[in-house]
Amino acid sequence: MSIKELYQGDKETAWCPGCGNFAIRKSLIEALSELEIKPTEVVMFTGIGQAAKMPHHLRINGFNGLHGRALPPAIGQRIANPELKTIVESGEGDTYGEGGNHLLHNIRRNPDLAHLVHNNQVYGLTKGQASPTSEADTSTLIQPQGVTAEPFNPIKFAVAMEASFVARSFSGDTEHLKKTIKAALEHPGYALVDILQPCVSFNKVNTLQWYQERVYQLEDDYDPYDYSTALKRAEEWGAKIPIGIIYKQEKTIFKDRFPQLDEAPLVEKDFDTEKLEDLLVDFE
Ligand SMILES: Cc1ncc(C[n+]2csc(CCOP(=O)(O)OP(=O)(O)O)c2C)c(N)n1
Ligand code: SF4
Repeated sequence: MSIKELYQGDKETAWCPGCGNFAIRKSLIEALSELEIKPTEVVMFTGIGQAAKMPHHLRINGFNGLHGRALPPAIGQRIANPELKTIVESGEGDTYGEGGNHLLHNIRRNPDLAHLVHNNQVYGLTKGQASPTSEADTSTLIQPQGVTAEPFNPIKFAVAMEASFVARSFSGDTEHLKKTIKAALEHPGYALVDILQPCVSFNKVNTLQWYQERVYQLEDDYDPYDYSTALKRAEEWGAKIPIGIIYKQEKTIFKDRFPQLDEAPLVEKDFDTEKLEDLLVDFE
């Protein structure tokens, strides 16, 4: 069986026909398969939402946590068993809303993981309320008078915090998306990929066509190591939306700040169950 086939799940999805999630799943499987990463060599952490159901629809080790809380267990896994690749995947509501605080401190820590954010500019699973990236004044079922806050710009935020890898891609360009996911998986350190995707059921403004008319690829000679240029390009939104690796730099990885992990990862260390039992008694 090919690596690609190994990832194919057999459960029917509850995703709407035309949802960007299908293209993102396809690109992810292709990226993993081209990098020869088998399902047994990777763990996926998600929160709650349509995007966060990804591990239900792939054959992969998965941890489906609380809304916005995918990053903390993922960082724990990186420390406990860095032999396994780590993918965090969720919607923009989950990541930039409920999980915003974790995102901020995660960037400071720089754990070695790829973070794929399905950005459909609405809370999809709960039927289309405004999310942190919804445009101001857009009306939704819950906000008929329009959204009363300015949208969060995840790319500008991550570049300003000097995250080690910041990219944007688009579910309507699966070749670009596959290449970007591969680069994120190969990047040593935290890699954020904001993926624009339509929500055909609840976002009637930012449709596939809306994105197609605006999205363009960064020039071949674009230098992602140039901080000031990256910050400027991160502001581009509206008539023209750049996709590609917007910012990149090499930084100390979180795990490397713990010299005690040098000899062996936690999973390989002897474990004194008696001591643990004593500790648990304290919590009774
Ligand atoms: C703390 C908390 N708040 C709200 C909810 C309800 N809730 C579940 S999924 C969801 C929206 C998910 O939207 P997003 O993360 O953008 O993903 P999508 O469904 O669009 O893929 C919300 C608000 C929850 N489960 N927990
Ligand atoms: S509601 Fe939107 S995000 Fe959810 S499956 Fe349907 S199209 Fe996708």
